[in-house]
Amino acid sequence: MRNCVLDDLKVKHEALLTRKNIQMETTNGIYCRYKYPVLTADHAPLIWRYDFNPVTNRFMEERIGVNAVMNSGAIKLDGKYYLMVRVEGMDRKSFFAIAESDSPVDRFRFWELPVLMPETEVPDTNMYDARLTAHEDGWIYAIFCAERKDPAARPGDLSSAVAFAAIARTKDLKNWERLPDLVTKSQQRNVVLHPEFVDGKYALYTRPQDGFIDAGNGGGIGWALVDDITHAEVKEEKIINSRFYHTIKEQKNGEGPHPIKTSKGWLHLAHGVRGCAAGLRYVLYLYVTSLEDPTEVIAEPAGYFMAPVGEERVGDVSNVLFANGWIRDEDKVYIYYASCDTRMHVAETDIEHLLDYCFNTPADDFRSIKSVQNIYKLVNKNKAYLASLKLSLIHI
Ligand code: M1P
Repeated sequence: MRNCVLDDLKVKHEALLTRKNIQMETTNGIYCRYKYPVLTADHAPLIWRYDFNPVTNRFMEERIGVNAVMNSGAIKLDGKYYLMVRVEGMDRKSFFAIAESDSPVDRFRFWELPVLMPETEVPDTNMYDARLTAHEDGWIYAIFCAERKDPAARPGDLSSAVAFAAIARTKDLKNWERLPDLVTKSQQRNVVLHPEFVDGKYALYTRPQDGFIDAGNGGGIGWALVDDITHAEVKEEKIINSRFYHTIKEQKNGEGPHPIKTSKGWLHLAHGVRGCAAGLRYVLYLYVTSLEDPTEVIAEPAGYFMAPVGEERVGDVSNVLFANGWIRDEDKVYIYYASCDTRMHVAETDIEHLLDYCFNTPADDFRSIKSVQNIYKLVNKNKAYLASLKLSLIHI
């Protein structure tokens, strides 16, 4: 067996990190994917993984393996693009690491060290899926899932877990202050901080869930106002984006990154989950809430906005797209999404296209006949348009 030498590893690693990405043709007029993942497990720094000393590593074996990089928060600061990446080691423990680039679509490079996120007095077994919010109070917050073994698990049950919404804040993505976990009646994952105060309070998108996996009676994406973020407690929770039978979010849904403020409303990216013979299928969808009342949904196209295609379908947890980061860059929007809990991708679009999609795509009417009627409406509209130009269907 031929062992790699450090120089070989470095050359290959650098080639990966400096690879230019290629914009693909749009398939729907709404967004363009980029060809290459922006981050993979192979992007993890060699210095995290190898002992460079030939005396203590004579075969240049990898010592600490990275299994996957996925569900990343995203933010642009001082002209640079940052992803707060969920890195999952081969030991199944997830942690955060910051990757930085001058470009929104390629050449992301991890900082030398991952984030040493402080714990509360209750240790976290696992931490993942940070949503970053630059709040108008001047802090950058990360709200993420802190997972711990269920203290009520029966002896021998080594799988039951509980999910908490953990809160940390920073000014520079380097030094983190951990605040107490969100106090709520139910378990929580996918909790996101709204960027503005609402009625003088911090506003949270929540995702109440009965169990660690099942949303159960948790009806969908919730909304709660919190007086003090340093001792955050959900006293009242209102479901603002519900789950429905026979939709892409029948089983679960969850807010993605915090919504983007536009002239027409708060633009939201979320994930929806349904069960099928292959297991759970995770897709992304959009909805818009009112600027006057951010709990009121004013537009929600039927179905999914993005679903896994091609190699995105293959990975540790198949059939999953998950996004908890996007960056508005002037009017452009970069959507950072993970496929199959394995790697990170980017898609590019802009506010105008997203709003056009949200306000002009028919909403879900929950019955096949209604879906067919929507097609009839569109065909009739097209025919009327063609007739006005004295053209018929054979001309297109
Ligand atoms: O495996 C798919 C996703 O499952 C969970 O998401 P949710 O809480 O909505 O079911 C999370 O563990 C997420 O990290 C993961 O990508």
